[in-house]
Amino acid sequence: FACEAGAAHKCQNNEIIEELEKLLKIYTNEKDKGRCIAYRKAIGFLKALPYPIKSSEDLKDMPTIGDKIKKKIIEILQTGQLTKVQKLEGQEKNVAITELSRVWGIGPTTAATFYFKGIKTLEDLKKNQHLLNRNQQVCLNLVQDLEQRIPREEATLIFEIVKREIDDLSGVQGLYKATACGSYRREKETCGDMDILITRCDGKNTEDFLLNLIKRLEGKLLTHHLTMPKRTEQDCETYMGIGRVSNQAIYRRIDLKLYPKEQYGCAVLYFTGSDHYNRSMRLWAQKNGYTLSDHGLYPTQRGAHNKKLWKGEVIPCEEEMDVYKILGLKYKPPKERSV
Ligand code: DCP
Ligand code: MG
Ligand code: MN
Repeated sequence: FACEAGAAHKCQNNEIIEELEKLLKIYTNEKDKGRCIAYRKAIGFLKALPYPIKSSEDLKDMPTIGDKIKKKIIEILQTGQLTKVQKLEGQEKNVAITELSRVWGIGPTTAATFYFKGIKTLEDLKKNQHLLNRNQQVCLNLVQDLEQRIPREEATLIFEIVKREIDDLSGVQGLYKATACGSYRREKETCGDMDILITRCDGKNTEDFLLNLIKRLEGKLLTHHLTMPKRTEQDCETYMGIGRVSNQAIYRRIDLKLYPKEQYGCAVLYFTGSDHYNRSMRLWAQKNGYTLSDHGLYPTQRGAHNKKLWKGEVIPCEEEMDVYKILGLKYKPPKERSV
């Protein structure tokens, strides 16, 4: 774990990993679960490996990687690529799925059903708008904007606009607090979208706070709503939408989430990612007798095949640091979690 959750070394096998990830992506689209697990395991292992693989000799004592994937790695070492990737990526169906999945709200499954109706390109989608739901229509029309990454300065501006509105709406400075998570918090130069988490610091009822915040942000930032907040069993609310910082600016995807303060530490941890980092963190929690999610940390007892036998009361974690302390881990700054 110490390795996978962000070792101090630079990744030594990027060429191999990049090519294997192409296959993983295709197998994910095809919902080929067995292969996905095998490839994800192999890739995770290679990411943590502190030295470069140079020949088949280096692969000998690596039970985490299956024989078929080992053969693929050797092919990459010899030719720099995989014929399998060339073949699969070139297949009409996969080309179409990749193309159609550019639209937010169209995943591989939906894309495949479109493909079987003869819809293969964004142009085809435009001619068949009646087959799309409202969100897919909106995102199809904005696809060129939405697939551009957000420069950090603009991301900061978006966050500032949201924070200002939070303060104005709550009336009391500091009653609510917000954290920009995701790739922004990991200090990336650009972000795919904005992931903003909000909590009420005094733990009292938030009533319609998120809904009112969204209303206020209409005209100032938000232009299209994709999903309006709805309170879940766990007392959380999620909003997904689109906005831009001015009438000339590019449209951006913006997520706003409201979590109760006793869940906030786990939520911030989860939405800071990366997804790889989250996976290794969850695994570590499991091995140490806990279950970790965006909603909290629970003591858990597991039996054979990792089956949950007992789940205790949630342990309140208002800060990320609480999670690290309970799990016996040294705090890792977000910047180092991009593995
Ligand atoms: N997340 C996760 N598993 C998923 C999806 C998300 O653990 N299947 C977590 C980790 C991500 C965070 O949520 O870092 C935010 O999701 P994003 O898809 O917005 O990913 P990032 O913000 O990391 O990257 P990007 O710059 O593409 O938005
Ligand atoms: Mg993001
Ligand atoms: Mn997001």
